[in-house]
Amino acid sequence: MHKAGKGIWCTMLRMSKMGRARTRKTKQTAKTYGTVITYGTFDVLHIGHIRLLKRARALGSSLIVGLSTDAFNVLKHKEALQPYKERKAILESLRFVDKVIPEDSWEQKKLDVKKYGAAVLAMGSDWKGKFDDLKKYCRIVYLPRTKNISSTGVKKHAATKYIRNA
Ligand code: C2G
Repeated sequence: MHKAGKGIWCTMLRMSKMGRARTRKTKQTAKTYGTVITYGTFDVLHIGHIRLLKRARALGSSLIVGLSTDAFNVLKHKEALQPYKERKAILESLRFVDKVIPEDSWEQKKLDVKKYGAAVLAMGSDWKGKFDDLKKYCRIVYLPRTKNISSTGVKKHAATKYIRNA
């Protein structure tokens, strides 16, 4: 191979190796963002929940879900169709959920962030601004809420559809 051509070839090889190393580093940086925590009732799990959980998990290297207990749902004026045990088992079966803990108060987030060393609190954008007071403990990320779907909507749609055909 001609001397000049060989030089160009070596430079290209070096650049491609540097490029691969940079990509790896970028991916590692994203992944070493640490633990992400999120909270919710996650009743009748639907695509809005799944997208939220996937995107929250992608912000770090592990995802903890603070799952509203049945008692806390009463305080939230929410009535879940599925009991806590079932909602927990469903979330724990998801490969992008690493741990599920009970959420039984509004005030526990700060303690949870400290206890689990969470680097990020991620919530859907319907909560935008509500948890900014925790900014001194971790990054707060509000992810776009998925339009036109909610647990209530799914339950209502199922009820009308199946009652009509009952
Ligand atoms: N979500 C979403 N898109 C939807 C529905 C829900 O992104 N179509 C998000 C919500 O913004 C929330 C999470 O999914 O971040 C769980 O939603 P819910 O189960 O409705 O929980 P919520 O009543 O918002 O409880 O302390 C925080 C509360 O426990 C949150």
